[in-house]
Amino acid sequence: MKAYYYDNAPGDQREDHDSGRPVTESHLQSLGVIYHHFPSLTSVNALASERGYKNRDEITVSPEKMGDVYEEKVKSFFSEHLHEDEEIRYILDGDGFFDVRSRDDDWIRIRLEKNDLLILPAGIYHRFTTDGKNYIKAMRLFQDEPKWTPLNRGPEVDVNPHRREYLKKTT
Ligand code: KMT
Ligand code: NI
Repeated sequence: MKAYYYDNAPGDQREDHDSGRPVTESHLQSLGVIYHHFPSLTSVNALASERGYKNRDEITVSPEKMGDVYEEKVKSFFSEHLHEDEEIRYILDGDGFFDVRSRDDDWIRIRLEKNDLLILPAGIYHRFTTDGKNYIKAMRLFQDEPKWTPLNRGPEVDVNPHRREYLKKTT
């Protein structure tokens, strides 16, 4: 895992976009974002049951797996959104970037690789992209139904109760 402010430079979202300004794990924690490195599934399972997770699936995001819809998918994962439930991602192979909004609404880029696990709290604005290698395999864990509806950022979502609750907890 490596976290830093996104440089906001134009260019492909899959490039590193490292501004050179690092972000610490405790800064991430203050935003409700929790990181673990779990070399074995045993720890993932323990965390999941502690937090009451009931469902999971696996997704491979790559041109090989997704074919023609790959580029489209990568674009849609990269539109800024939130969820009403917390989201856990455990990287099984490959790597990718989760971008989360800082308190000042800047993007913080979190680079995840194999065996990294990330918990994103409900209500945080975020987005995802593969990197230049165009390959990631991840386990997605769901507290309830294996559905997670992305709510794209906009005036209505800004006042969503889960968004308000998140802001109350982190400011
Ligand atoms: C998300 O939340 O955007 C995703 O689940 C992307 C695929 S998981 C690597
Ligand atoms: Ni998401």
